[in-house]
Amino acid sequence: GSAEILRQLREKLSPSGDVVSPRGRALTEQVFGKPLTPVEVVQTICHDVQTEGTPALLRYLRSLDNADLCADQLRVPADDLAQAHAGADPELIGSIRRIRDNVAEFQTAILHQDVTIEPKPGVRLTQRYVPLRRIGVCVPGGAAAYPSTVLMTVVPAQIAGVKEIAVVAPPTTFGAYNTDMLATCHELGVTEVYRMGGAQAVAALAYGCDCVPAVDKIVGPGNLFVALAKKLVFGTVDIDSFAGPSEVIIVADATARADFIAADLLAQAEHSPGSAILITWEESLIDSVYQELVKQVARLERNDLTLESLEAFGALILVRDEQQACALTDEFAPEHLHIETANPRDQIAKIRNSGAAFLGHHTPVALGDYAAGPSHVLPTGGTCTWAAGLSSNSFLRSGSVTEFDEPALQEIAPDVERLAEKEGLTAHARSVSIRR
Ligand code: HSO
Ligand code: ZN
Repeated sequence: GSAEILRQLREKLSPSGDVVSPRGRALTEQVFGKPLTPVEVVQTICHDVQTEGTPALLRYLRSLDNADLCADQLRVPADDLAQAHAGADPELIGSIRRIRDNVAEFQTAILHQDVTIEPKPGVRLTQRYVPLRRIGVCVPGGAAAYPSTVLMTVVPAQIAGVKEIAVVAPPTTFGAYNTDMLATCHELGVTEVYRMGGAQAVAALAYGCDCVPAVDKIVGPGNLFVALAKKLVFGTVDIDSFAGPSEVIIVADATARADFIAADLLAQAEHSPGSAILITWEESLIDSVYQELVKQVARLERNDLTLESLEAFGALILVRDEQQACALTDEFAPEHLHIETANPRDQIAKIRNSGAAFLGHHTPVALGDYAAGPSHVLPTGGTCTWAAGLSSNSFLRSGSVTEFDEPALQEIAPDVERLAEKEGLTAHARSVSIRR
């Protein structure tokens, strides 16, 4: 039945769950002296960092990240940032500049503007947007280096007008010691970069300590522990949506090329874990895409991990027709949706749910991952039914401004007084009637 297919596919689309590797479990036991669930681990870490500050942060960096740092080594020195930039491949710097311009152009165009209306003479109502003062960006550094994540978080924040940006990356060669990542920070004018990752970094950003002043919002992807920590500190600070393991649904028709689709599925599986699902009503595609997958995966650099991910979290699904493909896609609510059909706008009009959609045979998801303009920090695991991807607007907070003159007050006063009386709040009523 379709309910069972949906359940199985949802499982494939959410490779994170709360599964922790045997190595992770052993480490937890060693550090905490007893087996703890991921939620308990994160609660303990956040509590310790909040109450003890820097010493707890350093302790967890040592025990969980194997990094023996002292307090004044947490922040990456300005010289290191400048050196990383000076030593970077000039072509990379060129790409970073062009991508920054693309991202800036799109994020500027979509930025909310203050709205003022004058519904009646003497009444002025405004919704204004104020940039957050200080934010924290988590850049992952476990499985791969992500200079692209610096671009896709920092540039939208800068466009919104955020003045203080603190980047945290785990103390690893793919993280805070990655010169491409550091060069990207320098190119974008980010001067505050910290060697810290995991739940302890999230806690430090949220509560602040002597080494890191607290922020107003924490954004950026991360592993299960980072995601759980963000959830825990929400309320003390704001957070973005939950960006877990990457996922894609590809919807394709007879005009699609099997080799393109296979390449797109593999690009997602490469995130490892990353789930990659094809939905099509063109029967021959199932076979041809499968053949292409077998052929192409052998040629990839990360082929072991990619193959593992594809076996665990990949699927080729044959549906009855276009209608069923759209309905099924909507039900899954994937992070990325790529429509490889003759008229992709027809299908996108029938699908509400996707974190980001890519239309046509010439728009691989990788364009969005790296360069197009919308941020690649997107809601995963079906959360795009209520959450939005990161954008410049994620770094604004709105507030209202109300202004009445005397005649306008006179006109609205009876309604205010009546409701206030009904609520038994006579002081409210009086604050209006005293002005009449
Ligand atoms: N697909 C990831 C973003 C990414 N891909 C970064 C490559 N580098 C989440 O949208
Ligand atoms: Zn990607």
